Amino acid sequence: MKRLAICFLLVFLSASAAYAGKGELVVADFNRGEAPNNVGGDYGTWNSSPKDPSQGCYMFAEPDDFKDPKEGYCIRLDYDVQSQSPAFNGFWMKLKGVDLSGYNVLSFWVKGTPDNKFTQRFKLELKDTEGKRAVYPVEGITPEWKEVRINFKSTTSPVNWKKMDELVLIFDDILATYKEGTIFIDQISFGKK
Ligand SMILES: [Ca+2]
Repeated sequence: MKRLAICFLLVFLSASAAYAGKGELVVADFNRGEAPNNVGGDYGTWNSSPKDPSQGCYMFAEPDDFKDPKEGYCIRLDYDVQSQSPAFNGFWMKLKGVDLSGYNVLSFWVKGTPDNKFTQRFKLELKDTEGKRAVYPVEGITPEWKEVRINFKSTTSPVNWKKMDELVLIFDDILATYKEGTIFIDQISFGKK
């Protein structure tokens, strides 16, 4: 009985950490500066052609200047889709089977660099545990932090929102407005409109 009570407490504590705001599920605030994310999922970068040194995406934890007081880290993605060959790459993050059926807004914060050397566009993908996916264009990125809110259930893709596997960010040579640059990401969460 005592063991059960301890288990219950642990579940309650981890749930309250993930559900930070009212009705909001924060899946990644990156504040620890390393994986896992707030729902226990790993994250990293991926490359379509690992053998091509002229393209790639690399991830770094950067001190968080997104909130005041500063309280941790965000993610910096240095991407390069400038290549003789087709090039696409990006960032992936496991969602550990979270149930998104009660949410309809995917929110995250994004910025580029002050020198404007970054793409103003990329794509985001949400994938369920059966591999069904929905893709969303993200546009209008600026050198300043900006919240992007996506009404993610507006898709016609038959995604099973009750069991989500992964969130993927995609840079590609066709969509990118700048082919080699840096994008910062923070505070990925799901909420209600
Ligand atoms: Ca953060």
